[in-house]
Amino acid sequence: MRRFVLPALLLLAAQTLSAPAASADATIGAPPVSPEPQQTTSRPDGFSLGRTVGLMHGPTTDPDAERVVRETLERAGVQTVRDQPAAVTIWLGGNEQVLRQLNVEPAKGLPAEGYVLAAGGKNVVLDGVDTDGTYYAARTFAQLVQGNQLSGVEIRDWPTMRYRGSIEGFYGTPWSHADRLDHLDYLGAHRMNTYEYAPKDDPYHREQWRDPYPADKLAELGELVERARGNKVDFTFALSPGLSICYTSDSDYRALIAKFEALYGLGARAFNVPLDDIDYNTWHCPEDREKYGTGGGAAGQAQSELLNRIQREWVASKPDLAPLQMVPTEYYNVSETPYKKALREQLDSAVVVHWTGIGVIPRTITTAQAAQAKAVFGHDILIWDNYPVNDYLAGRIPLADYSGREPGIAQHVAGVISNPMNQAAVSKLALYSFAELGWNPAKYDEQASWHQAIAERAGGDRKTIAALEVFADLNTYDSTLHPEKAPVLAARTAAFWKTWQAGDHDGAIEALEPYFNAIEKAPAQLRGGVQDPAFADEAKAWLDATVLWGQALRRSLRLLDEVADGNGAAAWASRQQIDALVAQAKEIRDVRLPHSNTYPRIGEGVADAFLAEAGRVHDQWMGIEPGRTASSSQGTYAENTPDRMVDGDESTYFWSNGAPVAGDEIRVDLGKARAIGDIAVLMGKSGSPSDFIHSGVLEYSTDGSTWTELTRATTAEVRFTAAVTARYVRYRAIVDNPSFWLVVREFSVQVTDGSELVLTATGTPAPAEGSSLSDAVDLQVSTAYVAGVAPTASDALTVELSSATSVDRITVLQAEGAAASGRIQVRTSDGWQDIGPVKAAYSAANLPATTIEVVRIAWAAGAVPPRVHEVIVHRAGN
Ligand code: LOG
Repeated sequence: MRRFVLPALLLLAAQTLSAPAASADATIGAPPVSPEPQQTTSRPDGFSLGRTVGLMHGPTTDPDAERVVRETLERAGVQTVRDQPAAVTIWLGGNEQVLRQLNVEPAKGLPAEGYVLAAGGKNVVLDGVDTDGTYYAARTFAQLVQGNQLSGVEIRDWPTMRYRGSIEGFYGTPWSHADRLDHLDYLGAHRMNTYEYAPKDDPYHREQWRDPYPADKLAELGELVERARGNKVDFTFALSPGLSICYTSDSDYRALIAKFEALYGLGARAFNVPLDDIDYNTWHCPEDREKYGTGGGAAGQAQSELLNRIQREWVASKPDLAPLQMVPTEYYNVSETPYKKALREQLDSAVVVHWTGIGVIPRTITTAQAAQAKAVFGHDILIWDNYPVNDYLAGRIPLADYSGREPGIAQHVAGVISNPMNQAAVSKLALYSFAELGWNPAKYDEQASWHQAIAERAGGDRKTIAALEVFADLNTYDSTLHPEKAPVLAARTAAFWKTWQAGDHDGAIEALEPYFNAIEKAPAQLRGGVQDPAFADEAKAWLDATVLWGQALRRSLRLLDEVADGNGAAAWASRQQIDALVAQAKEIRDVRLPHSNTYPRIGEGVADAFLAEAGRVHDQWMGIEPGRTASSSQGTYAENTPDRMVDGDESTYFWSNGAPVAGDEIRVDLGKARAIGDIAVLMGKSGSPSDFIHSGVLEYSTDGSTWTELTRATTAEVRFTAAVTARYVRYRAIVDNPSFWLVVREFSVQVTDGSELVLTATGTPAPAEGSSLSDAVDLQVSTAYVAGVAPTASDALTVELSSATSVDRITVLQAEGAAASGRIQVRTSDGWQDIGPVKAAYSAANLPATTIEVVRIAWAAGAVPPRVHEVIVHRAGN
């Protein structure tokens, strides 16, 4: 935790943040001053503002700063603001004499945007080195006033980085006008000075960059420029012509300038030409090919000439423009290339170059990498940081800390700006930390900053902070900065299973239940508790889904409890309820692209894994033995998932999503160690005969870590007869495949010791469309054989066992509330025996250990078509 030099009240707040549970208060006060000032010294001479305050103007006074000061005074209960000194006086824009009285050095000489804030002896001096500085002094003043009180303090402060803020540069649904207005206020309040307008899916920004904005859109842009100015934010207009521009075309140049001029007319003073995500090997007119030739060097030259002309003919002709910016086509690395060489040598030195760090969405950006970027591009570097952008993470809102950025990057880059989520208000959690890193990187502590950001979103409310931490944990995974999934939930569920396996079922449930409860209840707390109404609106899909996942998790504890109590009927009801809740959660859609295409991911990989594990405990108790499963080290192409390798159907197949490289493998897990015989790996298919591992090794293992070779092969079909005991069998690539991917029709492993009981279902009524009889014996209680019609007395579902087996219980699971009636019968060497009725959703019939060959459900004539989720044959002694 970083150290704060802060007034007592705020220190209390900071301490409480690290241990919220220890405080009895409902609220923990305002967050500490953020971004943390460069130098803070507390003074003994704090005071109350009282009811009347004098407001005087100094050399760097500023109307926006005055607005902030007046709002702050009103909030503090000050009734009268006089334009002459009073009992308490605020000197806006500095006053050397008062500073001297307070024994405080003026701001003069500080870097741009710097300020001195002195509060003591019933004076407040807000002394900006420039008007921006005075504005920031006012912002800090606003954070320091607690109730009507102001602690004595001297702050000397300035930003370390020149550019701090955001670039709306993502794909998918752009922000709304209201989102942007609100975002500009957020930036200003957090001493960020840059907003870049670059939404990929605004057609006038990219696809139709030549077309002028229609009047209504232009009017909105004008309002944004205005609002940005009031927040001391440089509204930076970006135009992306790279999809179709002809670099040598004068009319294209003029179309671009006309667009810039329109924004200049609205008051925009900063401009950017992003050329990311284009194919620089494709020209859009023959003249370009003729003039520049081909390759990266040619592209770099063409782009440089365009930018140079904008810089020299347009930017230089205006007295008041910020440095021109560009996003290079190679924005994601630092390797020396002809393209970067061209930019380095030909691009006007005044142009600022964006860079994302290494790898588009880098886990870390180091000082050394930033230095390399600066050297290889040869220009001022502005980091376009792809966090918390979620256009590539459909269904996810990354809510973890802004991590992995070394403070030393500030020595080499001009700034860091965030490419945020399609959800503007939800992005504020990360933006808080961007403000802190950009302003004062030396003091940046990613974890502390994250906790403070949460506290700010929660308005200091302790319950809301707790709810937001729970919710954020479920939304940790973002594939790169945070590859870990719901780490808090993961730790708690891991602890649960440890206790559970040690036999303390009640203790395990009691310890975990409050957390699942907190998950279910967090959304309601956040809806009321997060001050920003847009948050609940934008996060709606994720909040709704969290309630359902929370309910499913809680119900899974009940399921486990019911299993522990041996209450089979109740457990089966819970199991179905869990499936229904999860199905409902997966129906939910956000309204924004690309998230509208999929369901919100909540604690994925952890919450679902817990439910699956609880399901396995239930399965095992009912007598479902773990069946075989298949997996691959590679991803899946389309719907061709690995389970299709073990479905006994050669017309379906696993298809990888790329060429296997050495070490890639496909694997069958038999659930436990068994004696095995014939193995067949049938790869390739008609249409893709070469999609097989071209050089591989077949291996087996009992524990999944020590492997023994069976054979090597270079053919599409590999067959081998083993005589070993194994739980796992895998086929592993020894060398990188040529460009071919991998198709596996079937990966069969014969179990020779009879330890694997395979059930086969036949019978009537015939299944309805989309269902099959095998769904009743597929070892998955979620799938069901659904009969097409109601049964007559001559219908029966017959289940044959792969070998005669000693059995002591048969369980029939039907759909809750739609159970058909019948009798459970078993065939032994002596013929058929009736062992009990089927009447409710859960029907179990016990019998003394008996060796049987066939089970049958003889249906009674009835009105309800049977829906059999599973017929479970429980082996005696298991
Ligand atoms: C795009 C950006 C997108 C981001 C994340 C840059 C410079 N350009 O790979 O628009 O939001 O990745 O998907 C990008 O990052 N290209």
